[in-house]
Amino acid sequence: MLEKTFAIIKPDAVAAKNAGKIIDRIEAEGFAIKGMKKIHMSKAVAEKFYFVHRERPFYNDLTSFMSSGPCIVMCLEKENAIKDWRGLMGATNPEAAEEGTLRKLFGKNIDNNAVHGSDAPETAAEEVAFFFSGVELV
Ligand code: FUP
Repeated sequence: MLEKTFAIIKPDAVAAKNAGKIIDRIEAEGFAIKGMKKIHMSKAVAEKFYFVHRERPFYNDLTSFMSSGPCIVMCLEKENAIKDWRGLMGATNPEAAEEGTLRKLFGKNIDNNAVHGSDAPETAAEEVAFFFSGVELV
C-alpha cells in the first residue's frame, strides 16, 4: 500500500549545495515527491517541530541548527515510504551510517546529518500536516 512520509534536507546539506543530489537520489529510489518547499524555520518553529526532544540534552543545539539557514521540506510517497526513506537516510550518526546512504555521503556529524525522516505512521502524518496543507500535496 502506498504510504507517505515526511523528509527534510537539513540546513547543512542545503548550504553545501547537496540538495540537488539528494533529490536526484530520492527520485531514483522510486519516491514520488508529493510536496516540496524551501523554508527558513524560526527558532520557535524548530522548537515546536522537535518538541518530543525537549528534554534531551541536544534540544537547544538541534533547534538552533535547524533554524540556522534554509532547509527543504518534503512529503514523499511510495510503498513502505517510512521504512525505505529511513533506510536511504542511514543511521543518525553519519560515522555509523551504511555506505551509500545519504547521511554517509552528505552528513558531517550527528548534529549536522543532512536529512530528517519520520519514524512511524503517526509521526509521519503529524509532520506532513505540520508543514503542508492538503492542497499543497499533489
Ligand atoms: P533520527 O530519527 O535518526 O533523525 O534520530 P533522532 O530522532 O534520535 O534524533 C533527531 C535529531 O536530533 C537527529 F537527526 C540529530 C539530533 N541529534 C543530535 O543532535 N545529537 C544526538 O546525540 C542525537 C540526535
